[in-house]
Amino acid sequence: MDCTQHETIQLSSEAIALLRSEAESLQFVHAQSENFGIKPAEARITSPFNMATARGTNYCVELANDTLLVETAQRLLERPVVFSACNYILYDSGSFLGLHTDRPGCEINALILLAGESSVVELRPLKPEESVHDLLRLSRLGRGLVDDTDVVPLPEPGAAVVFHATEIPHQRRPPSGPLLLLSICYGPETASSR
Ligand SMILES: O=C(O)CCC(=O)C(=O)O
Ligand SMILES: [Fe+2]
Repeated sequence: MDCTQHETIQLSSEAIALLRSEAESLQFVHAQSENFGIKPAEARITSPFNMATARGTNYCVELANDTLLVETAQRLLERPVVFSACNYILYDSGSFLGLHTDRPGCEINALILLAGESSVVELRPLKPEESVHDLLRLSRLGRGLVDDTDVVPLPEPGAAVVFHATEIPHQRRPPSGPLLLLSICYGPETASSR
């Protein structure tokens, strides 16, 4: 398998200002789960979460088709990609997102810090001797959060990490204050999406 796990990029402050104003115009919906699980067909891990989300619209879709992001996604997936989803995510001090892998269609996820303190994304690739069941067991032991992760910094608004989100389990711990992120998903280009 490709050993490039992720790439970090920086978006312009103009783009961040537009995205923040778009987020302010949207209604966020609280989403919460206590479930742990594995979808056998997909080897997809799910863990509990608690956060608020809103589907992105104009500016997000415009940014999603920006060359920098599309080319980065393509490099990581090693094939042509198409944009599939835009979601703003709002965390506060009680929110978190337990260890999980993303659904098919979000093979590549670009996570962009829009507002809040300097932050990180935690990636937890499967170790060679480990199964998804082993990792789910660890997630349960940690109530959805595991230690020993690869910590990728998001030092300031505009910082983004792009990674293979259906392959690499990832998580977010409760932040110390409000945090606004944007997730842009890309999937492989298929005959029907071309
Ligand atoms: O907030 C994060 O760092 C992760 C968000 C995420 O995993 C997702 O959008 O699928
Ligand atoms: Fe995710």
